Amino acid sequence: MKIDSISLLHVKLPYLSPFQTSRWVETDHECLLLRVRAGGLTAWGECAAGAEPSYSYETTKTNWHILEDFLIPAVLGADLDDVPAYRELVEPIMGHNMAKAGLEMALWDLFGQRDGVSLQHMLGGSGDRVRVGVSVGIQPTVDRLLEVVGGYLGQGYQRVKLKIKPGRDVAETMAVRRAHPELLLQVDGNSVYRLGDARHLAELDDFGLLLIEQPLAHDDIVDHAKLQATLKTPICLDESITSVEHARWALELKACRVINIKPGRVSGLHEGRRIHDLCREQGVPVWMGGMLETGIGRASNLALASLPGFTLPGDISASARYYKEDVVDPPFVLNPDSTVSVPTGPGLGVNVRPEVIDRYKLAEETYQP
Ligand code: NPG
Repeated sequence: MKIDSISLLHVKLPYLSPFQTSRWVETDHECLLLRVRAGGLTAWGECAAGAEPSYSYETTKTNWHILEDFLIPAVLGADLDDVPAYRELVEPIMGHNMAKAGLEMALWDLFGQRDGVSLQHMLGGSGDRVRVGVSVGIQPTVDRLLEVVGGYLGQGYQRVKLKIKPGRDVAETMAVRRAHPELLLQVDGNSVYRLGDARHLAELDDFGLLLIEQPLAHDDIVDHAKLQATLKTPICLDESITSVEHARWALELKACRVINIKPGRVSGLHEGRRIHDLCREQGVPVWMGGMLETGIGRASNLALASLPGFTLPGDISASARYYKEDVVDPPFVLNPDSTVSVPTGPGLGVNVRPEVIDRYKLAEETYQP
């Protein structure tokens, strides 16, 4: 299929409230959106990287560089008919998974629209909705945390993830567990702890958590294996899993019992599905992570999360959890059963609102063959 143009749109959407993890705070969602035009169709993608290299080394600037100088010229110079052909084309480019995944998302959207098929169908997903939860950033006090969690439960979220860090972990988790004995609850350390914290982390075993996400370093699986051996609670790896090979190594080493899949982190939906397939073969539960995406990335996450191995609720909340206005219409809403509906239209299946993108746009550039 001949591509007519690819545009990069750098946007910055303010969050309704700041989001604090163990290692950084975000007040806005900065990211690159991609618009691909071909055969009279307009397709969209979103790169997951933010303004700062805090969750990963990738940023909006590195995404722009890799897309402008390598990925976009490669795609504009080729005649791609499917996603595997794109994967082969970009394989020689080392790393930069979020840049690769953003363009891949737009190509899935394009090919889906061309064929009149939804992304969910292309990926092999099923069902009209996906179970979701909400991720709660570190709050100034335990009382405020209880208030925020209570607010989300009131909105209908049935699973809560708490961000934790040393000194803001055991007491906070205990307070939420005491207030909500039956709640599906999990915690996320975002790679701030070290193996020496193993005895401290074992205190979390008392709270019936679904999982402890990425307690140790972002590139570690060896110490996670040692830690997992001392904990009752399953460890879920996030940052450490950037490809299906990393997933296999982690499972072989018993570094985790659950894996979080974020398509951006693993270079795209194609690789995300391979990790899902591997885990499913081995009976390991997976769930969809989130990076506070706009409605474009959220549509993509929902489609993948409808595959059968995603047996735990995803970090996919309603648009109103993040933004005053989303870039898609209609916005995503929470169903009363703590699910979000999977788009059914061709490709991503969302209507993108160019006027909203324009309101939050910092830069735009279009590339042609
Ligand atoms: O998308 O609902 C959401 C947020 C889920 O907590 C969440 N994401 O570490 O998993 C994470 C965290 C994150 C936020 C990661 C921003 C990267 C950037």
